[in-house]
Order: sequence, then C-alpha cells, then structure tokens
Amino acid sequence: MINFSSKLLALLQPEVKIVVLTGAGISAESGLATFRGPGGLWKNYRPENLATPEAFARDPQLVWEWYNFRRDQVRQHAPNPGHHALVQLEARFPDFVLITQNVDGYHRRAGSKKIYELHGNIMQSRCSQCGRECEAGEELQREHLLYCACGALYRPGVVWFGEALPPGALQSAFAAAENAQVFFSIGTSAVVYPAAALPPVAAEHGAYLVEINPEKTPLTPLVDEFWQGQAGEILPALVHRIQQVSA
Ligand code: BJW
Ligand code: ZN
Repeated sequence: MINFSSKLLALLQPEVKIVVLTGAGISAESGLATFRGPGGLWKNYRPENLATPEAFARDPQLVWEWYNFRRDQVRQHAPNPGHHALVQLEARFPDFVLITQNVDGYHRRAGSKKIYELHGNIMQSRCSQCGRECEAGEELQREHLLYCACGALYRPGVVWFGEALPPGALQSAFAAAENAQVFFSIGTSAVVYPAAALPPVAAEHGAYLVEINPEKTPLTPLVDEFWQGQAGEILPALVHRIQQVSA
C-alpha cells in the first residue's frame, strides 16, 4: 500500500489549488484498452491509418468502423473507483480542476463537473468541413457514412494527430497548470503533446508534482512523488487517508 507522505497530506488543505491530468490508464481498470504498452491499441492498429485527418480522407469507412467499435466498448463498460475518487476530491476541494486526454466521457459519467477534455469526446460527431455537430437522430444510421447538410462527411468528435486541440480547453488547462499548487498526473504515458507539457509547466510555476502509474514515464524523473500502481486502488486510498487526517 502507498505510504502517503506527510508533506503531501499537509499540502492538501481545503483551499489548495489542485489540478489533475488523466490519461487512458485511469480507464484501463474499467476494461478500456490504453494506447501504448502491452495490449495497447497502437500495438494492433497503426495510428497513421486511423487517427489522422489524412487517414479519414483516404478511408472514412475504415476509420468509422474503428470508432464505432470503440464506441461500443465505451458503452459496454463504466467508470471505476479511480474516476469516482476524483469526484470525491472535487467535492472536497473547491479549487479543483480535472484535465483529461480521454475521449470516453467517463469522468463526466462518474460525476466530475469541472473538466477540460483536451482530445474531444468519442461519442460525439461533427462535420469534417464546417464543424456542425451531428444530431442524435442522425447518428442512428450508423451502417452508412453520414453527410452534413454542407455535403461533407461527419467524423468522430476527437482530436487526431496533427490537429489543434480545442483552444478554449487548452488555454484553460495551461492557465490551471500555471496556478496549481499540487498537480497529479494519472494514467498517462506523458508522451503526447501539448498535454505532456502541462506537468512541467506546473512544476516551473512551483506546483508539487505527483504521478500515479504502474510504469515509469518520461515525466517520472521530474515528479516529487511517484506512486507506482493502479489509479483505481491508489485514488480511493488517498481519499480515505485525507478523510482520516481531517477527522
Ligand atoms: C495505468 C493503469 C492504471 C495502465 N492506473 N495508470 C515530436 C515531438 C513533440 C510533439 C510531436 C512530435 N511529433 C508530432 C508531435 C505532435 C503530436 C505528438 O505529441 N506526438 C507524439 C506522440 C510524438 N501531437 C499532436 O499531433 C497533437 N496536436 C498538435 O500538436 O497540434 C499542433 C497544431 C497546432 C495548431 C494547428 C494545427 C496543429 C494532437 C494529439 C492528439 C492525440 N490523439 C489521440 C487519439 C484521440 C482519439 C482516439 O481516442 O482515437 O489521443 S492519440 C492517444 O494518445 C489519445 C490519448 O489521449 C493520447 C495520450 O495517451 P495516454 O492517455 O497517455 O495513453 P497511453 O496509452 O499512452 O498511456 C497509458 C498509461 O497508463 C501508461 O503509462 C500505463 O502504464 C498507464 N496505466 N494501467 C494508472 N490501472
Ligand atoms: Zn458541414
């Protein structure tokens, strides 16, 4: 079990500014595949064939099949104790911001409220040309490619390689990182930019960095505390410990 440091527990006062960055690892215990590492999606599928605008232009049918398969996975599984523990932290700390690279929407489904989704949401679709969002009714005809009123194809509402992140969410995420006093990086390989720049930016501005991951990442040498293990075990234990300390 993790021996939470007295330094961190002392920092976690009600008024502390907390920022959490999550990646695919937090949903691994829900049953969703991560991207990298053993069993990762990029072991079986090449990102350049599925997760770039060029891939979609080349073969939209293939790209849609892959995203429909992943949508089914998201529907079939559910948020886990790691997601729920973050909801409890948000309820306890008024200055709490959750930044996620995940497209599964599980944080919102678990009940988190202040979330910046940097890579979009896999359950949404938008026009590849004019950006119009797809209506729920249109989505039902999923055996055919769907066209927007402007004549262009609808695409999944996610951010592919080479594409800009949603500017509002990105700016808010960097502003939150610059203000953070404690920054948690959870379940991310910390290799995909610009999200991977958030923890170093927080550290440069004085934040205390904590990483939760079963494996070391390029971020690990920079963090103040590395808690090696699964988010779905460590986060509920942290919530429990905070409750004990303040009781
Ligand atoms: C657990 C666990 C448990 C397991 N508990 N932990 C060279 C240098 C720097 C940058 C670049 C470069 N070449 C190209 C770039 C840019 C590129 C990039 O960063 N590439 C790098 C890979 C090199 N970035 C982009 O292209 C971004 N856009 C951009 O830069 O735009 C510039 C621009 C500006 C203005 C105009 C136009 C353009 C966009 C990036 C989009 C990423 N998209 C994806 C796919 C989303 C859609 C989909 O789902 O299909 O996002 S890729 C994929 O990676 C997904 C994820 O959000 C993202 C990050 O992955 P994540 O979450 O870290 O998952 P994993 O699998 O990598 O790691 C899981 C971790 O969990 C592991 O560490 C496990 O150990 C751990 N774990 N179980 C806790 N139980
Ligand atoms: Zn359109």
